[in-house]
Amino acid sequence: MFEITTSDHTLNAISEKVKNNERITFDEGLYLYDHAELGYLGNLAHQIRNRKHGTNTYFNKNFHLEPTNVCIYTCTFCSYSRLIKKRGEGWEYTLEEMMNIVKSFDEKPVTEIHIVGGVLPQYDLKFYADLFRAIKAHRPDLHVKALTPVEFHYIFKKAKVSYREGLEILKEAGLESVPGGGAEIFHPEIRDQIAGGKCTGDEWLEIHKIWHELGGRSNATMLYGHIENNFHRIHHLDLLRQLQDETGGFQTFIPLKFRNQDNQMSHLPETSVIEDLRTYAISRIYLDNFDHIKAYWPMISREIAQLSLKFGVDDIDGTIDDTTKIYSMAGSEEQNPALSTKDLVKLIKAVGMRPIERDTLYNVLKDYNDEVFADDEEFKGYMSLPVVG
Ligand code: V47
Ligand code: SF4
Repeated sequence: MFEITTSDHTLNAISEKVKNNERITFDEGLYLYDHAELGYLGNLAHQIRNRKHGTNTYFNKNFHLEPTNVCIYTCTFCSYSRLIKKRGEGWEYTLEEMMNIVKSFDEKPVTEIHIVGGVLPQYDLKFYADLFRAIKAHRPDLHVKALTPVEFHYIFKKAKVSYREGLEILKEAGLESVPGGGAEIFHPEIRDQIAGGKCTGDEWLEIHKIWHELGGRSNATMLYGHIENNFHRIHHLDLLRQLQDETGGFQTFIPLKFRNQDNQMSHLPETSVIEDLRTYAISRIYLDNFDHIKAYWPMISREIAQLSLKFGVDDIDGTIDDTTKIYSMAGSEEQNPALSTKDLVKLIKAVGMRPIERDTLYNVLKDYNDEVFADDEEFKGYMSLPVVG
């Protein structure tokens, strides 16, 4: 089952390493990006996925809260940043408005709230601490996954507290985990051009490191397919792998395909599906110390997310509603994404995988493999669609 041989000695050596559960080097990672065919990568990545999870495929039920879609930063890939010039066209929710959105989910079986949005001065440390407290007071069982180093860096500086002090304050207020956004591409050669002004790659990593030291778990992303090259991608994966060796605090890695609608990089073509699947597979092979690789299906389409389950991916995030608008601003594949639990379970089972509902920390909540759905049991699920950070 594990025999992959080619006439390329380097590729043969890499498959031998993967077979023996050994780590590949930076140069080997780069070699894969530069030379390996999709079939070869898929085979290796799928072996690793199988070894770690068998056929288990995870999803969760969450909803997304975006305080604002206006932002002081001007990341060239982001469709939010253009709105700062015409601020009136965006939204800026008050704490009360945000709590009303939270309350609208009261009767729904969601386990997580994912909060991320643009950066604006009024959303400061006190605002977020008050918001987290209010959410936990209202619904203690809802897991608060919120903000990214982009917001942390900005609000902690403004409040004149260190990263550690700020994170402690937010943790005490109810912050339970940190999503993967704001990572983009760490290498300054690229980051300075696409995300100048916001936290650096080193600062992003430092904040996650401190959060892990405080006992927290977090995710990581990489925004690929714009002006970066294969070296920048492996450099990004390598920094994540190094930090994970130190802390073990990352749960999931999520490759994010750059979508080119309505932003300052709209002139760039998007990557092909082959390149997307190659990126999932290489991420699975390179990040040997990450438990999970997640495909964010609203951005890549449900069909490609389904295919990705054979290319190293073991998590497809979740069911969805349309509480967030930002995905369509960036040109996602799914213009009206809605996937009920039943649809999601069918999608996973159709490729021979086992659908497992998880909570944020990957505790198993329900195994859906033998679930029989009556029509009246079907519900439209809920999940986040953050495209900012
Ligand atoms: O940091 C912004 C990206 C990220 C575009 O942790 C874009 O569970 C593609 O991090 N094309 C935020 N991507 C989303 C995010 C996320 C998503 C799902 C789950 C989790 C998690 C985290 O979205 C930003 C940025 O890298 N993004 N604009 C765009 N045009
Ligand atoms: Fe602001 Fe985040 Fe968009 Fe950058 S990616 S402009 S920080 S919302």
